[in-house]
Amino acid sequence: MSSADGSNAAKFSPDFQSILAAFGLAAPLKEASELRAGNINTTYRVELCDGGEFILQRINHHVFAQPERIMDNIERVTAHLKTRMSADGGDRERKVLSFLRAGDGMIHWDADGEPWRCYIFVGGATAYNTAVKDVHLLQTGRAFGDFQRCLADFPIDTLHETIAGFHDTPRRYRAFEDAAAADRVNRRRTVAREIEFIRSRSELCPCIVSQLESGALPRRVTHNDTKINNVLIDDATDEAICVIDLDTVMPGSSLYDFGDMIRFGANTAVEDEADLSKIELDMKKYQLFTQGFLERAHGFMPADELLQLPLGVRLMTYELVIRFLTDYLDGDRYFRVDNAEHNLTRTRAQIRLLEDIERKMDRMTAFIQAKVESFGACYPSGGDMECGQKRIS
Ligand code: GN1
Ligand code: MG
Repeated sequence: MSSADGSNAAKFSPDFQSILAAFGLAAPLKEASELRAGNINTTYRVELCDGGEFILQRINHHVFAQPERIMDNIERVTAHLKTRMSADGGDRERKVLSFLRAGDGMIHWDADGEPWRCYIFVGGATAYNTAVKDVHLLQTGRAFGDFQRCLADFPIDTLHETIAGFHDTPRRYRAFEDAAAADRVNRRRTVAREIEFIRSRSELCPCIVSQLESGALPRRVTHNDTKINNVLIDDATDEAICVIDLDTVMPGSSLYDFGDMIRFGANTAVEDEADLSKIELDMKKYQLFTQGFLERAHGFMPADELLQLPLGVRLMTYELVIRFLTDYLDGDRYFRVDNAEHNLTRTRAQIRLLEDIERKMDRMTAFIQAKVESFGACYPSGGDMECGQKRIS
């Protein structure tokens, strides 16, 4: 593993004991292991000799320049979610992330210029990179639909924009053109076809931001990183219990969350699959995710918003093509990479996926259309459902 900005260098050996002490945890450390799921932050699961289990995470401050802002968002969003979760009588502590405060009252702690935070580990649950059972897909769809529902009345304008223009696709496109023009590491000549692919679809870029600006699509509190491995699935019941990785919670569009969930989770292969023949959009997986999402989103999201969800799938995949190739052209300064070609492998995999998504747009929309029609016969929209309530089977 390597990273050009050095912020996630594997050789970094944290002083766990003193970081734990900063969060008021005095028991000796029994074991610490790195969890390698994310591309940005560095995450460890730690176990203490008194049996306590925690997640310690070093926030990548090259990406999140103001950690206090993400922690402020997270503090208020988790508090809001906890009040909503109490309605269904479940275990709120397992359903919403809980963090520890450092001695100075802050919810992150600076150790040698590196910001750290500490979450209570949620036991008996798994974050799957790939669904093992069909029910995991349905449950993940429900979890992200619930996330939207539970935050529908959150005061959206109080949220910090933790990464400026995160899903501002036209801005991502300009950054790509700048990187291609600068050609810092002399890679442009090797990616002429990929550059051409991105340029051939440039008219896609404003399709969501322009609708948010005009009011055609509502602004919503969005998670913005809706990978299946950002939902914890209960080992005993296979139910989704907790949405994690709240760093990019910001104002956005439901199309972003739905789109990225499908882009990542309904791919027949992994995000960085090198064998392109393995990559397509699995319509069965799509239907399970979508069923779950619509169960929870229908009733407060209007039909015209739901019918645009496949546009989010297309745009999120296109945006990742742009972002991965931009980083490749920049010399791998943003995403964690395992080898020099990693960002190019990711780019090519996402291009292949996008081509298949484009072939399946009509089928994706038809599935939603049919669901919306059948749900519409069951109950009127009006947003009166509690989080976690199952009104549609
Ligand atoms: C990053 O690190 P991780 O897996 O949570 C990235 C997402 C990308 C994703 C692609 C803050 O997420 O936007 O979709 O990699 N997060 C940030 O794998 O840029
Ligand atoms: Mg993330």
